[in-house]
Amino acid sequence: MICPLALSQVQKIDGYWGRYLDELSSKGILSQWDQIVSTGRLENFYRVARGESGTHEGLRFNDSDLYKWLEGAIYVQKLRPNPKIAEVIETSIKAIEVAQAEDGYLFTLVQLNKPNFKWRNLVNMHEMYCLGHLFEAAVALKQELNDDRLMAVSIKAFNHIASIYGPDKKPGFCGHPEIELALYRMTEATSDKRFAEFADWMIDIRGHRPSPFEAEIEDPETKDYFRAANNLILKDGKYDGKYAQDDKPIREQTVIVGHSVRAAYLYAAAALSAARRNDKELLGAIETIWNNLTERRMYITGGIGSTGDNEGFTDDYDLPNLNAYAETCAGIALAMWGRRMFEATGQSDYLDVAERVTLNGVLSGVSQDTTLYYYDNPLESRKTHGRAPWFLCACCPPNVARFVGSIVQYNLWESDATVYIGSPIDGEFRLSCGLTLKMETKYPLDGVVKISFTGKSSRPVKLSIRIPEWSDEVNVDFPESSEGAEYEGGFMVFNHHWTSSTTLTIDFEMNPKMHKAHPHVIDNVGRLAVSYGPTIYCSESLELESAPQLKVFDLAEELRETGQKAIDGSPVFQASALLEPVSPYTELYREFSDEDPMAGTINFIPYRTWNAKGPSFMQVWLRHN
Ligand code: FUB
Ligand code: ZN
Repeated sequence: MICPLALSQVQKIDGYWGRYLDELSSKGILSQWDQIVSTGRLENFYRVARGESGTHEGLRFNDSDLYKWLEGAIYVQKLRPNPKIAEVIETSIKAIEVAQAEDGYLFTLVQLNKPNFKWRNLVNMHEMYCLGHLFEAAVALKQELNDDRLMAVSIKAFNHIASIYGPDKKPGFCGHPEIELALYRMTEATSDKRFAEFADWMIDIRGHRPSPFEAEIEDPETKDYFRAANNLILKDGKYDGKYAQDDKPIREQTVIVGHSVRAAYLYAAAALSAARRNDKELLGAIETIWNNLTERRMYITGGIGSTGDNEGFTDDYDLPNLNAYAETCAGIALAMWGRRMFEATGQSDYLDVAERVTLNGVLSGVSQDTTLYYYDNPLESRKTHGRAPWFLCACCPPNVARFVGSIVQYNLWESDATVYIGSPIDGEFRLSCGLTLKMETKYPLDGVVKISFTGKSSRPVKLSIRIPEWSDEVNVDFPESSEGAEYEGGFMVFNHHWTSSTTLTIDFEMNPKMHKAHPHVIDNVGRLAVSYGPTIYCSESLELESAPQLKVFDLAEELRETGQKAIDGSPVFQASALLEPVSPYTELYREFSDEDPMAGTINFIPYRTWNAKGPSFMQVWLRHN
């Protein structure tokens, strides 16, 4: 079994990710908390405790924001303790405890406003989705802060669910998958198999007919309330199941459809399910869906879900830049799915995708100081897009917090015999064999990582380091050993007796590269995108006069480093460009005659850092000559 390192195994994280943790601890977590309080999200729990009626504030799934925030706050508190965060974690735990009903039910919208709607509309209501996020916060609290209070609330809530739904009771699963992932984590944290078995059951019954959702949608008492939500689900007035990945059993699905966050959470859980049951058929199906996504429906940034209409997928190669939805949560969900696919298969290409989306389509969703967020992550902007501290539907900010807070779990794993490094993280990590692994690196700013160890190993361990898909040249300096590495599943595998004197330096050489898209991605015909190592670049300007949209990438000269640094320390690149002449023209239209373009330059910065100075003109895909 390949298992991620626990946060308790982290001795320290510095470097690129350390800076994000510092910012989250000193600013991001607390600014999100202020939003949770000022928007009534916390108060809803107190209102339930006070026995109020009709006073719920906000969207029906707002409870999930508190839970997700709490999970993120716990990780950040574990790695970067801050007494103010400790205080608000405590406040939120108490608020959750007092809101739970006697029977275990917990969902403030129904408790306050719609008691008759309890468990009446799984497809839209989000009761299980919210509880899933509670369960994940409970696992975090138990595992990282050794506190069982929310696990007690979660087990009570689960027992309540299992008293209504189950193999010998009603069929039931949530329209928004999430609880499945959470249940596997509950089993991992408690060793109680009931949770994982329940998740397996929900995964297996999804997509069969009749779907429990068909009757719910027709419920005359709830129909009006869910009219807008039903419009997303119904196609020509009929339920086709695609929006919520309920169109066919997962084992028969081949194409990624519907809402992107729902899809990626579901398949991440399905990967866990396939691994624990050694279910090759299920794994094969999600591999096929994964291939459809990554070969035809994913942006170069790793963003997924190209339209806001269904917050999800459309058709193969339909990847518009300006209106790209590519929700930050969908990027996070894809990283989760990639991680779980790697854990199930040991193959590094899933981590290539996880790295792509993490460093591009997810980190673009958060400002460097972690207080401002994007919901959607377009690949072009015409000064129309800015990050915001919070949203009415605020799923993304707390998701970023829990993702960045647990970044180690997306990059470091152990099995009995092997330690796996997905992408290097600067820091020190206690391994279960007794060794402490130290990585010194600026990754992803450059590709060099120096690895050393302290302590003694109780058993031989191999060190497996992913060879990133983008790397053409890997230089290894291993003075203590003349033996080369073996290669397995896309990893370099070093078999060595590691001691305190071992050093291993690896340099994944990074060079700027240019990329073309498949010609069926119509938006990108005649255009190029630039990358450096795992980082996708863009060009940006605050002024229309120098907007990348007015420039044509001149391929006559190579991309060159400017010597300047982007806001996150990455190198800035420059290319020669031909500029559309603006002056002296004043007419809206003119008759065309031969006009010489002006010679100029285009600068490239990491896509994840764009919009640091406010709304701008930006493009990832630039026209070329
Ligand atoms: O439905 C809950 C969350 O809100 C989804 O995951 C996001 O896409 C947004 O719709
Ligand atoms: Zn979101």
